[in-house]
Amino acid sequence: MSGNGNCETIRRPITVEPVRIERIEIRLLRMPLVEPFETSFGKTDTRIVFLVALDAGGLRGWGEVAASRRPLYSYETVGTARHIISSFLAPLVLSSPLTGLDDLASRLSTFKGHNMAKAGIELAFMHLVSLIKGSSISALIGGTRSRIAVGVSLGIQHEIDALLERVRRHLDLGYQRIKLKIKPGRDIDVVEEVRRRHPDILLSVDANSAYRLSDLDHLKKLDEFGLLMIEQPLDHDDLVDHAELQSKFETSICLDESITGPKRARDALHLGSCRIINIKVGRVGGYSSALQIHDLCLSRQTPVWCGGMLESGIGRAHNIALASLPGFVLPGDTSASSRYFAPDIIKPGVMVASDGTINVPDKPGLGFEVDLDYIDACTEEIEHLTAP
Ligand code: OSB
Ligand code: MG
Repeated sequence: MSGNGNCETIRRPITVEPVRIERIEIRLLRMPLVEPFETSFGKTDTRIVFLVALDAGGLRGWGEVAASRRPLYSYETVGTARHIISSFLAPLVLSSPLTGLDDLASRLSTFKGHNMAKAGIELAFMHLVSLIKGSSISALIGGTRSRIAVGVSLGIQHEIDALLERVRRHLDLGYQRIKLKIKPGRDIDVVEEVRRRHPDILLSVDANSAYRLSDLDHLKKLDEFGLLMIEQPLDHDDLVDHAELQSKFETSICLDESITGPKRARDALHLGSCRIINIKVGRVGGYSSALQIHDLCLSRQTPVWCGGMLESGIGRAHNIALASLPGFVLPGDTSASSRYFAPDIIKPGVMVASDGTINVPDKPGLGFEVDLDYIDACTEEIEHLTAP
């Protein structure tokens, strides 16, 4: 066996008695955020929540497609994901009974890219399998934690006092790590001020690819603040420039956008592009890829953590299951439902305890009740796909 870690594990495949998917439901919901969220690529005040449900034998699995309306974080959008699912992915899922996650992932790999679309289906499938097999999603994937540690990602604020107030408030709520979104013009001074007020907290920054390698001298000032990590400073699909940057930084670089699958993760570790990886099921194409990246990083002792895409409670419940894996050693971006939506589409919403942790459900299913009445109330479009 390869790898220099001593904790390499052999993953057992996630299988199920062949299950015929009778119908796929696609829903687009309009849900206003509790407050606008601004990153270096733009501002969001309303999410189009894209849900995918798989129906089989009277059971229903729910998944979420993390895409946004506009291709700002990645090339995928709500529109492209809908097209890819209904024209290409759904027929692969409806054609014959599925025997497990590997079967599903190998069918979906017929088509290139479109990871968020694929992830929506994989998430729904894993929820369905968890109902069929009567175990929690966390147990199915090999989760080892009963509680996960979480932080919060704070959007760009135009007044420093507004940011300081949010930092204070979330620390008081127990969040274990504060992540600040940065962009040119809203970076060094902001981080310096937050660090001055909170010398000892776990603090990180996320640039969402707002800088170039030529900004090295400017970015280097970030190395003075004892940050936990600097997330995705350079281009969304870059590995080589990040490796150059990492070699000149004390602070760990964490890659988000650049890690689109297991091979990219391997390449990034090989090149030294980062020392930490943010795993998002949407970005990497679902559980199958996320588990592979997790296992790779665990075997290399590379810390990972679970990122977020302002998901509804359904995507959030999946993130909680994922973050229960042993390699998720850093607090993730899975914050409480109330930070995003009031109310959420699950009951009760995701709660963060005063020690900055979230309970990992151990019952079959998502571990939260799906509020179909509220989903109906928010639904703008619904489409059903069945085998021809
Ligand atoms: O880069 O991690 C990111 C939100 C939308 C798109 C990209 C990112 C984010 C966040 C917020 O940082 C994560 C969350 O709270 O869900
Ligand atoms: Mg990020």
